[in-house]
Amino acid sequence: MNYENPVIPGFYPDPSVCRVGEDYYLVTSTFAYFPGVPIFYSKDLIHWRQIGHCLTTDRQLPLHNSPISGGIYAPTLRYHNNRFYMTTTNVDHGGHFYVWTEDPAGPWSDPIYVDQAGIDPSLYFDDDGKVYFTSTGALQSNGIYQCEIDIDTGKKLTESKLIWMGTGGKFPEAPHLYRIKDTYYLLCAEGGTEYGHMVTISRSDNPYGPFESCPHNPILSHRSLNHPVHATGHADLIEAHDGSWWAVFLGIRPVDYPYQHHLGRETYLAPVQWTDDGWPIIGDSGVVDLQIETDTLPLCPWEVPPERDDFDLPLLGMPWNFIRNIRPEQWSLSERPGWLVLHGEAASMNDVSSPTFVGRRQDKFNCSASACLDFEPLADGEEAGLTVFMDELHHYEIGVTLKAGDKTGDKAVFLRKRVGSLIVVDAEVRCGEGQLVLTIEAAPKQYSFYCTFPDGNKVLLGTGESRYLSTEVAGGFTGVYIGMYATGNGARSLAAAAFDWFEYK
Ligand code: 6LW
Repeated sequence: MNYENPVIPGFYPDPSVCRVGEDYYLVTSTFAYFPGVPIFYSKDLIHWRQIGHCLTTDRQLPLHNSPISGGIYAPTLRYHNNRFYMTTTNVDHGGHFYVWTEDPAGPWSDPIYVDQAGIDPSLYFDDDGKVYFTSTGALQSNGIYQCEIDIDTGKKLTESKLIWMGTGGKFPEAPHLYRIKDTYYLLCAEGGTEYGHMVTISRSDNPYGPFESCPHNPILSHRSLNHPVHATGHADLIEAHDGSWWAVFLGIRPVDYPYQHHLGRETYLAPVQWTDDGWPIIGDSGVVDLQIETDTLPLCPWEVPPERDDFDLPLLGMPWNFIRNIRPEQWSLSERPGWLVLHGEAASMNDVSSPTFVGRRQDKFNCSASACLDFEPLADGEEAGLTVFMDELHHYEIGVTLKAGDKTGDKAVFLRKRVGSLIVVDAEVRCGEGQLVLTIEAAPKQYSFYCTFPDGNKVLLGTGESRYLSTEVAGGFTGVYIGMYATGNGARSLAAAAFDWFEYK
């Protein structure tokens, strides 16, 4: 049977997976986006459907002043005694914590904090009742540390001990401890989450080591390969209910050469084989293709989600996110039924703040996003529209504002691009009152921005390169979002921006 990678395309990095009987659950990291840590459900490890988020309240997810790639780093998902546990790190507010629930769709508990330095925490529930808490020892650490905790309180029961330093790659991280046939295995990532990324493993009779490094390390890496997938690493292992073994991990799909990637780090799946001497091998000796030919679990695909959101429901659907913690007054689905109404803040897409933004990940290279906007700006600086957003310094907007210096008060639709300290307005087309349809068409290397006027005339305002929104240019750990936004650029907007629908195909 054939399946396609990435199994979860778009910015869904650092996957962690757990099984309950014949049901599979998976989480990924979310940095400064809100709500945090989406949770997915699958019957076959290949087709995933989002069922909720683990972090849905400001108490669980304080993100004030977090850089877009700060906040929530890599999570681990585990199941023990009828409870799901998701542990992660808020690198700006409180460090390591975990939340738990009996219903993975939520709600999840308040955070329980654990006082150990570093990132990438993992839990292992041993048969003797001990709970091991394993993580790196610092943000860019040189080793894996571990202690035992009281799972009810998060209190450390033992001192944190250095248990492994990896095989010599930089930043040994993403540790996951497993006990397989009475041997403790410690899976890690090394090399940093870039083109040198890799997965290594070691084992011991004792959860604290000494750990013997696998002679086949790295058991997954695409470093220096001529391959469509790169930066493979940060894995989690799972034994399926039929006894087959699998790994989920992150990878990127660069476009162009030298490489650039803008969709972020995505979630991949590969079969795992065990050698006669008891070591796992991921994929084809550590290489994983976009198309995988292997025996799979019985396939269970989900219905394709609708392309259009009409904003007819009382809650925002699963794909939508805010940036950081926004105030309830910034958006509404009830103020004008059937419309998403945004109230622009003083903050704009340029600010490390909580701009009025509702966006979704761009998860395909070729796609089109359109929205119908009803917005009559009342004061200078008020604007609303669509943004292609990588971070505060790298984003493109097609929006509506009052035409600069225009005494008649006419509005204009514009295309503005920001790349670092360079800001350019490519086009400004005056338009009268009335609803507009704004469209962003994405190709692997380029975005095109269109406006359809009330008379049905569709005009190309200009284009922007995907390269300048890529991780190679912008840095960070996230991928591109496409979103609706509103701002008063320095003052709260008097005029509300109303979106009748948003279509993504
Ligand atoms: C994550 C670390 C990593 O915590 O990148 O790829 C960091 N791996 O393990 C941010 O995702």
